[in-house]
Amino acid sequence: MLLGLYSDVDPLEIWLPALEGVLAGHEIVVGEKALARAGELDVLMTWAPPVELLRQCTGLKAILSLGAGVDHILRHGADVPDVPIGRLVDPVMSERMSHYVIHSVIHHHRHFPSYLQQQGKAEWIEHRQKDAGELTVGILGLGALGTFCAERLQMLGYNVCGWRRSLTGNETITCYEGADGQKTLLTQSDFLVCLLPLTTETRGILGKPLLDQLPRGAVLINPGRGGHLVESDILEALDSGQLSGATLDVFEPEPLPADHPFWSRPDILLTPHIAAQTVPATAARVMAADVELIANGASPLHCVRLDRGY
Ligand code: OXD
Repeated sequence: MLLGLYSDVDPLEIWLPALEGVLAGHEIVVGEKALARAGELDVLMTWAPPVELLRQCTGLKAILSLGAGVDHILRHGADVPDVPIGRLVDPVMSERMSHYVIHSVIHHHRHFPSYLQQQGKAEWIEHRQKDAGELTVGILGLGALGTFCAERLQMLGYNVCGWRRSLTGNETITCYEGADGQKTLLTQSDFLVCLLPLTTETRGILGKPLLDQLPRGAVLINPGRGGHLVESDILEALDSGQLSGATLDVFEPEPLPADHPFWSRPDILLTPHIAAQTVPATAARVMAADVELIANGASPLHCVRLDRGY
């Protein structure tokens, strides 16, 4: 098959050898060459493809995302070819995400924002700390990433619960569903972690109506998507003390503009979309398995369901 590899942000010089190593027997064209041969491509492996590329991919069998999310593809709406779209589910990314979330929870739980400020002023002041078992972490979105984070946090002694749009029956931690379930989770979450996909339903979910349901002084951790945030509501919640802190990894647009108010706030820990960087060496193996499925006329393993938008 002819495979196209296209991304303006991913290091394709690392991706290409990783993919070539596991996809012998298929031809891979990269970047501008993928654009030039778009009409011949069988599979497009991509992050944030330009709409012109999608429009020219007239013979595609499938699209594979180079990241966990697929909103960067689906945002093109009717211009997205009507073929199966595979999400990247790589256990290495789940582990990376769990490290990010655990670090964020401990950062705020153990008062590191205060200690960092104190260090700048040579101030020796102890802050009282709660035990992990006195605190609850609520996770919105219990897919592969959310479940892995939840299990790890539980092992560290935190109370953990999750919310997903509908229960599967295979949840390994306390899990709620639906609007009532979301309220139950929010009212007990000292830390709220958002790992939802970005869909028309979840855009702007992290706004005042949701934030007001959290216990006063809760912490927000968002490695989900920038489109989940209502930025003015986050700032207002921090100013009023409804939120005592936040860790934010994703923004709209990215990069976050240099004059954005988030940058200068000591109560926000801000990172540049690195919570679960893709690892080409392991992701390539996951994608190679999908390419073999597609070559045999099947769909990628973790296929997007367009009816739910992820
Ligand atoms: C993502 C990723 O989907 O980094 O955000 O993989």
